[in-house]
Amino acid sequence: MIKGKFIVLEGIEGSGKTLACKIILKTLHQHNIKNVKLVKEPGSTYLGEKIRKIIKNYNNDQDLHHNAELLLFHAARIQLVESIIKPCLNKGIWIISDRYQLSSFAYQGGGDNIPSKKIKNLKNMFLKKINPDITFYLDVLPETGLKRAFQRKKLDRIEKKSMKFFEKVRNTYLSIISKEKNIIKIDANQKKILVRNSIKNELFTWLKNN
Ligand code: Z5A
Repeated sequence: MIKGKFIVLEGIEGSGKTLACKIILKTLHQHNIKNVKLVKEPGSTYLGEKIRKIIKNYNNDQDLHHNAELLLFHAARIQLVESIIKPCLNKGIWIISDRYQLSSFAYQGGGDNIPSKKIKNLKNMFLKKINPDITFYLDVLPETGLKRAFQRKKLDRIEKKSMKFFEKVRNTYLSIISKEKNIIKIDANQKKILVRNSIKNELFTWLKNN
């Protein structure tokens, strides 16, 4: 039986997920929830870190096929779920994950036009039972998010994609969250302090009711 809670952060590049993970961790600690593990997708396992490097730095005459990329993200996710997320939740350890399945629907589905049915099939085949208890979607305009990311570091293969790609990704996120329960939208265009307050308030309300 699942005993821990599973919290997920989603959003496009530069939306502030890394910062949000830290805010959530600190807020949980303040509520005396001390048994919490932070993970990141793709990554956080031996296989996941290898896949992360392949996907982010892929540079070859043969393009990385969209379907191959979708499967690589899923291989990393399945490894993370089976080796870390499931065992932790079963022991009562809470998980905060920087990205999860919604990223595949937004990036591979919305951005790369892979039919969502294919992504749903993968989810149903391998990840059916592990669903987030709550997802925070950090909504930022693509130009704002990419400007932040650009100021911070050299852009990787995905970050170099066109503004149109990120607009499609954001629109897919917005369309999905308008239909789904258990997803809280945060306006991440605001100053950091306002984003921090929104996350803390929303989390506080959710903790009270769950
Ligand atoms: N991907 C996919 O396509 N399909 C999938 O299924 C999965 C992932 C799981 C992972 O790369 C890539 O994989 C990602 C999606 C794709 N590619 N893209 N684009 P990653 O892990 O390197 O990238 P990321 O997940 O987007 O993380 P990130 O680069 O670290 O972004 P972030 O965590 O959202 O942002 P941040 O690091 O917290 O903040 C970025 C900068 O902005 C930083 O300097 C902050 O200080 C600043 N910041 C944050 N918030 C604010 C506000 N409110 N105001 C001003 N400045 C701010």
